[in-house]
Amino acid sequence: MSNEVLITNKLLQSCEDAIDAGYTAHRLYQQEDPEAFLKEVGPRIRAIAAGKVDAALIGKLPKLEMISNFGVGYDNIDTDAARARNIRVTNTPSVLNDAMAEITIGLMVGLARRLPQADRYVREGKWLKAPFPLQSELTGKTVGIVGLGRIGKEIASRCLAMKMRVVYFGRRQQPNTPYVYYDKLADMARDADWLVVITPGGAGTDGIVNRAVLEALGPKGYLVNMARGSVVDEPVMVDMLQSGGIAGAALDVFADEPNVPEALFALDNVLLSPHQGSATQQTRDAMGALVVANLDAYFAGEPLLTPVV
Ligand code: 8YV
Repeated sequence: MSNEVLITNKLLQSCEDAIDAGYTAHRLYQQEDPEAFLKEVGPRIRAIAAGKVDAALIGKLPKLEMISNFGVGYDNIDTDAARARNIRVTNTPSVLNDAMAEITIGLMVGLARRLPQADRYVREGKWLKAPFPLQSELTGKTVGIVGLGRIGKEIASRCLAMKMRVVYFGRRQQPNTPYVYYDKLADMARDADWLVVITPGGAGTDGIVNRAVLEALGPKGYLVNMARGSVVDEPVMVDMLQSGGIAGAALDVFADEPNVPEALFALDNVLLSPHQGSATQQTRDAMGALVVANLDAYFAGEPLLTPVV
């Protein structure tokens, strides 16, 4: 029998097909009684493909050796619990950088030029009565990038193409980057017109975009969150969007997805997006292929392609 792999969440069909072709796959997400199912197959599982993996699940899989995560962010995996059992963990970096950067610019333009409102304006026949009001633009503005990693750098270069000035905040200054570095997030927010959040989620960044940072961004500043809802203090952000404490926000991620704070639905200065940064066919195919390539490398005894643990 081939190696047994647990698929925790529904994956892309092409990815599930590739796992089926090389492994005996067990689908946790299809089970009506997951506990009984895990009791039966748990002792045989050697790898997990997919999403949320907590310490409790790891505890039910005594032969687990490897977790191949679908996603570059792995805050959904309890890496401490994995490390404690010498379980390897991989993610899917790099292949989604361009899709992420592309939609970030799209959301920024959409928010600045109010594209959803402009579309409604035409459909509702309002253009026949009066021109659409003048909007702001990105050109000449300063964008502060929170987290100049692989995706952050792709966003930065596209912001340069929009003739923006790019600065960044991160844990440390990076060598060989042409952008001004801030070691204090609030200082950068004060100097920026746009704050683009693209830092990993997890304990290290929980709530770092807090009231002080949003106040520094101020009534003319725009927030864009492409990272994780946890990075921003969501209730404070909602409050400041309602009161005009910040000018607006484009949000692809939320604290309790797919639940979005209802207060945001009433706000005209917010552009909402359903966590779709990497959600193009070509990028998701590439992510799925990397999930499988990491599994294959592990079971072939070869070095993992993109290990994080
Ligand atoms: C998700 C993401 O993985 O890669 C990440 O970290 O946030 C996304 O690409 C995707 O939503 C998984 O379904």
